[in-house]
Amino acid sequence: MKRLILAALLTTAALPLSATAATATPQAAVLTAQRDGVEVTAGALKMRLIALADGVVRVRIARDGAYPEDASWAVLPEQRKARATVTATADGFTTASLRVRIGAGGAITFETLDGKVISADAAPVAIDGKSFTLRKSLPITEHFYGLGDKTGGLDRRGKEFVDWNTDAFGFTSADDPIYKSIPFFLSTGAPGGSYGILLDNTYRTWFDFGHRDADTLTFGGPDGPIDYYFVAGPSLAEVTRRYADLTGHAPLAPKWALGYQQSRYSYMSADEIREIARHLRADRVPTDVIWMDIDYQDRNRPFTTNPTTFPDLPKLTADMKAQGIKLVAITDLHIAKVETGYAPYTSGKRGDEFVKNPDGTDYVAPVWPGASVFPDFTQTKSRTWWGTLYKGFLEDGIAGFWNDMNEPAIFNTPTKTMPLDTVHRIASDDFAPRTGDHREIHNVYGMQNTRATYDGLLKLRPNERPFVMTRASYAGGQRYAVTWTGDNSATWDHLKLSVQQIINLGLSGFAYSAADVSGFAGGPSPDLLTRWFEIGAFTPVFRDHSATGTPRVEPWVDGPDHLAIRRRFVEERYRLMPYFYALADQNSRFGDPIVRPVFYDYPSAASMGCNQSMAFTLGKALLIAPPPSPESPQTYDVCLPAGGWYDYWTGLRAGTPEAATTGPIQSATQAVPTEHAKSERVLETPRLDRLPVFVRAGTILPRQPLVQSTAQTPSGPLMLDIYPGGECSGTLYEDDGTTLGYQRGAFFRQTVRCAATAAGVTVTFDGKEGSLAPWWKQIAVTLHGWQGPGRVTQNGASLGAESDVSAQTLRFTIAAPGKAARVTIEKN
Ligand code: MIG
Repeated sequence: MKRLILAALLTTAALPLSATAATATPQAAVLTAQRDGVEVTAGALKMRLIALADGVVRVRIARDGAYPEDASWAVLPEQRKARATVTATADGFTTASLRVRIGAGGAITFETLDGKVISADAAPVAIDGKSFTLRKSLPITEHFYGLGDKTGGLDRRGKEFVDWNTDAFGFTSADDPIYKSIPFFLSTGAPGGSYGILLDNTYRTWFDFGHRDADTLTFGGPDGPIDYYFVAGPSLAEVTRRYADLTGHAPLAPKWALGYQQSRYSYMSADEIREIARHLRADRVPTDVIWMDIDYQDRNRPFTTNPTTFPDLPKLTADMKAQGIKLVAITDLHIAKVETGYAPYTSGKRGDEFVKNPDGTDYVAPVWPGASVFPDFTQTKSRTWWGTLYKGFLEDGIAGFWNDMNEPAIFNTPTKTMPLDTVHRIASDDFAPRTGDHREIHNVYGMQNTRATYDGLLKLRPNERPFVMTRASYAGGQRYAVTWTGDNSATWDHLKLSVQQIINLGLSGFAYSAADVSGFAGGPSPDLLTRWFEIGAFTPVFRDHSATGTPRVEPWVDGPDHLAIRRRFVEERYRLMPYFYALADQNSRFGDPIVRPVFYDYPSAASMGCNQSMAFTLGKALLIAPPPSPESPQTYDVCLPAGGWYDYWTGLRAGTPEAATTGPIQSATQAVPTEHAKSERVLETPRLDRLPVFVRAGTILPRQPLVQSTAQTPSGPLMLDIYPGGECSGTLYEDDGTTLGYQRGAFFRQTVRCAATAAGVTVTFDGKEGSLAPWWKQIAVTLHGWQGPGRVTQNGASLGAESDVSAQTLRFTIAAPGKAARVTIEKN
């Protein structure tokens, strides 16, 4: 190994902001080149930088000369193996896309190969006893996202946060911490492009994005591994993809998870659930799921059923199934400490599965069932035991499960959780078998709870996709569960917050997320509930849920006018199901979020100047633009990024297209934008029954005929709306919706493209992937931005087509092409 002493770097300007443990004068860094990176010593500092992939570098810092163990709850073992080609340089190394430089004192700079700084230490790591602080310089151009569903708005800049999973009933839009700890943040605006950092430390950690010192990003913790992953872009999309690779992709959800879900704390009996189902069907509100909150249980004991109010679960699930409705049941992790007649306690006690006090006795504390014990999910064997508890409910026909209270929440204590000295017996993954106290395990406890549930379900039903929803989690938790934002409130402020939380969750690996539609606490005004339905219909998981004792919030509660609007939006979501499902497929393969900030796919949007605090995109194709002050009648501008957009509801060009609405028609596709169409602003006047939605020019959007549940096969053709423009494409995806057959080829995927020609438009279908035949036999195409009649030919044969001049459409139906095909549309 080659050793270099970087004496020259003593003269660099990068002086630490505060003294490191060693000295105020930076020590010369001594570099030892490694096959996968570099080892650095500088005075007392010792660290290793490992290039895991071209754009991913892990930084491991020793404390008292010793590196933390090479283990992780978040980062997959195979991802911790170095795969990049590293070239040693005088002051660090390069990969195919990244230059890493080590300065005086061991300060790290990440740069592009052409020398643009992505992120630079403002000072080398500072270690004080067990606590540590990492400092990076913070150019004024940078903005921060991620950290899961933390409050405080979309952009984290100027704020500080703590990771400590907390049962935060009634949290406000500024409270921190709340339920989850996802110590991963993303930055945009650095000279070298977007990047992300995962601080893989499960202890209570903190992050300061220029709050105390405007020019410095600092983060650290009181204890635990000093171990972080630097993830380069340069685009935000590349950062999220690399992060998904590192921490695992969310598995494809069952299709029904994308349907409308009706919940309330609490539906008190099987009869009440039947009545809710009857009412939803009578009102023709498409629905896939009804949720069973804690009141279905016997004395709040997990894995029991109240024999009086829920006397026959198999009959209830069968009755629901007949109506196309699945049931999801809550299964909290606290196990009632009941010595006789309660199987989960008996078997758990027998197997010694519970978290301990320091004196070796089981830790016992009050939660819903009264005195309870807590599974030690950090032991593989306890997770396995927990998984077996689901056998009965699966046999009864319950489709999915809800892991609540897993921060874990404890009653009657000011900390709302376990004492910090409770003992977890770690026996899992790459961790050395040892005990760890609750300081170390707290933030990862909920995630390991969902892992136990997910793995258990998969073992019990090996060919079915498990559906688990969790409140608490940690980085990588998307591998096991979807999530929701916990006990929000029925206020306009929370509606706005929910959009920002869902966006930041998507950037933090959790593509599938929900916020309680209506707000859990309080009780919404009719207008708020209606608006929440409208926006919820475009979020990944769409669940109406509310607290016991609050006003009811099922869709019908405010009379027929409100119901009509709410139903219309639920219906639109079901029409969009093929698009949602294609996004789910895309997420499982690449890690791309389903809901995104507008600047994710359209970076220029960030500087367009509109108030975009409520705007988001659903995939790349749809831009949803609710009023930024959701309760206000004030008009507002929507910024439409360059490239051209259509109004989703009318199908017409949005903004002020060059289309001759006055002068003579020049060409068939006159209303079609080009790639060079400029960005635009459109003025919106809020109206309760309108949610502005725009479609990117260049989109091929699949939709389906209305169904009342994803369990129904749509009748009629698949609908394909073509919105001509640059990079024109769309994807069709289908599988059986519930099994893992898709992993063995039983799926259908087909890319469709369009291109403008001198005479019109051509639409090409790529060859299909997968062995499944989709439900559609025909495809009803609507070509937008078309003026006057048109002539359609498919592989030479001509087809009938209908034009609508005022809608600027041409419609025709084709036989679904199972293989590559081309359709030509020309002006008559
Ligand atoms: O202490 O199960 O966030 O969604 O309805 C409250 C009852 C426990 C908290 C969850 C909420 C759920 C409620 N739970």
